[in-house]
Formats: sequence, structure tokens, C-alpha cells
Amino acid sequence: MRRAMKKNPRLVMHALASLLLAAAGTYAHAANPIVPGWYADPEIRIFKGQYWIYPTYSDDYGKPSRAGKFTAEQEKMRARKDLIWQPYLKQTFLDVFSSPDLVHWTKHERALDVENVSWAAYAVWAPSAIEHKGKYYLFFGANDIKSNGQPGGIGVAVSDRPEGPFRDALGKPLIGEIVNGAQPIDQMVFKDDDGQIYMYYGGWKHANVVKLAPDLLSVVPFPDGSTYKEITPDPEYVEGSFMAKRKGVYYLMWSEGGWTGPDYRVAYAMGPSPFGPFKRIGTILAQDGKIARGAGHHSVVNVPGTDDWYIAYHRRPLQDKNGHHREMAIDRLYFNEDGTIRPVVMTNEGVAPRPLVPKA
Ligand code: FUB
Repeated sequence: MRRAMKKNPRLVMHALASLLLAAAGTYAHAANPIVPGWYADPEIRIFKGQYWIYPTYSDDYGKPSRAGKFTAEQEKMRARKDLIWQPYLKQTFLDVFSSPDLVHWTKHERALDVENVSWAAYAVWAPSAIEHKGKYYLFFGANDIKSNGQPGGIGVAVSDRPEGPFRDALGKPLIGEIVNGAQPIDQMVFKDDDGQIYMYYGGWKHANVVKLAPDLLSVVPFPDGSTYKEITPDPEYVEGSFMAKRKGVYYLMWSEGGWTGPDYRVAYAMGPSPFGPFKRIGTILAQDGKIARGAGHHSVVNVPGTDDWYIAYHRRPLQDKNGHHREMAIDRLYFNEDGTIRPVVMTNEGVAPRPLVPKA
């Protein structure tokens, strides 16, 4: 690196500019990873003419910004050494990132903190955000529950702004139970063209879909009387479900393999409705021995008014074996003529700036 810098003074300028911008909380990396830091499960969205990324805080990278203040009840939850993998105790908040062009990112620290969620104490995971009736709702998993009766599950927090601060909306989890074998984690909220909002979720190799009430604060039954529909698409399904719709087709995507290992990956199915039926078609994201390992838990975004798509995902540096060392990357996602998805080519360069065109 030093030799390269000597040869090319522009590299020095770029490094200096990055350092200055990083110190100011704004990152100018036309490269993957998109920002410094260990972040996972990025969900990419568009709000207020900007791109937003809502990730899991995966591990400390430099000085952490967590508050570290807990109630007696939260301390009690955190003391369950028999249940908790100790690194999860660091995951008590969520940072959010915004960008006008997918290249320059601004960090909004601690958009959600367990300080504002009495029933959550650690393992705050995989946020999913949606704008609804002028407010922003953030769905998140907490406490990595292992059985019914344990405090934790999927919660919902609300804010007037996409960058937060988000505050717990219910004082309890929205889903705090294991239903159909699905651990209540890895939620993703999806708005269909008719305005109905669904939530896809589930770990432990099971996926469910639920219908959210008009205020997004409860789950309501489907017309057939059921409330939790199991839609596990394939025995390989593990977690991280994501729904996208293109040209009337529903694309269910998910992660397979173990997230701490090299072969974590993303697969997908296509279906005629939000409930499927879904049949696995193939893998769209996987490790590349020249770029990174453990690529998975992704999300996709469509640039409004175009058929251009991007995938945001996490991956692990090649030589790094620490499962929590996950970095965020963005690359292009392309569809074939028949609607199937081409395998993603992971890059170190990342994507070119893509500003959003304001609505006329
Ligand atoms: O980041 C915590 C957990 O790791 C997520 O909930 C899983 O999907 C996996 O990425």
C-alpha cells in the first residue's frame, strides 16, 4: 500500500480525504466495503430522495459508541450466560447510513438503542424500515430467543425521521414466540402494490409471512383465518428472507449455510403471489476466493422509474476468520430476459455514483 501511495500521490489525497470525511461522519468510498466498520444484514431503502441502509451492528471497530446503560430488568436478561453468546452483548444499538448516490455515506449513530426498548437487552439484529403515513417504522430482532417464554423476539419502533431516533412502539415484542418452528428474527417488511404491508421473517430454517394491521403495530389474520403462514421455500433455507416484486412477479430471497462460515450465501425463488408457492431456483450470491467469504443476508433496491437494481449484502474479508467481522458491500443485480436473476459478481470497486432523480 505504502509503495502504491509513493507511486501515485492521488492515492494519498484519497486516503487523506477519506480520513477527514470519516472524522466528520461522512464517508467517500467508491469501493466495497462501503463504509469502515463491522456491520451485517444491511437493508437498503429509499426515503426522502436518499438511499438508506439499516444494518446490524456486528462488532466493535475502534471505539464503540454504545451507551451501556441498562435497567435492572435488562441486566437480568444480560446475565443469562447459559443462553447468550458473549459477543451478542455488544449488539445493543443500531447505526443507520444515508447517501445521495450510493457512494457517499453519512453515519447516523445509535438510531435505535435498547435504552429505548425495555424488553430488549442484546443481539439487536437485522432492522427493516418502512415509511407509513408520514412516520418511519423500524422492525428489529432482539435477544436471540431460544424458547417461548424468554423475553425478546421481533419488535417495532417508530420515528418521525428515517435516521431516528426510533422509540419502541409497543413496550413488548410484536412477535415474541416461536411459530411454525421459525425463530422470531430476520424480519423484512414489504408493501405490495395494493398497499398491504406484509412481514417476512424467520430463522432456524423456517420462514413465515404475516399480515400487518393498518397501523403496523399488530399482526392480523388472513382471510382464511390463519395468522402465520409458513412459506419455507426449500430445505436449504436458513434465515434472512427478503421480498421484492418486479413485473408482477414476487421474488423471495433468503440466506443459506452458516453465517459465521465461508459458504453463507443467498438463494431465491419466484412466485405468483406474496405467499408463493415458492420453489428454489438457484444461488445468486456466494463467496468468491478472490474477493470475500461468507457473503449473505442481503437486500435489494430498484432505482425508481428504471429497471436498475442494486444488492446490499455483508461479507467477510478473505483472511479474517472472526464470524462477527462482516462488512457491507453494494453491487449490481441483473435480471435475465425470462425474469430469472443472474449470479451477482462481487467487486472491490463497488458501484458508480447513482444519484436519485428528484420527482418532477
Ligand atoms: O447478524 C445477526 C444474525 O446473523 C442475523 O440475524 C442472521 O441473519 C445472521 O446474518
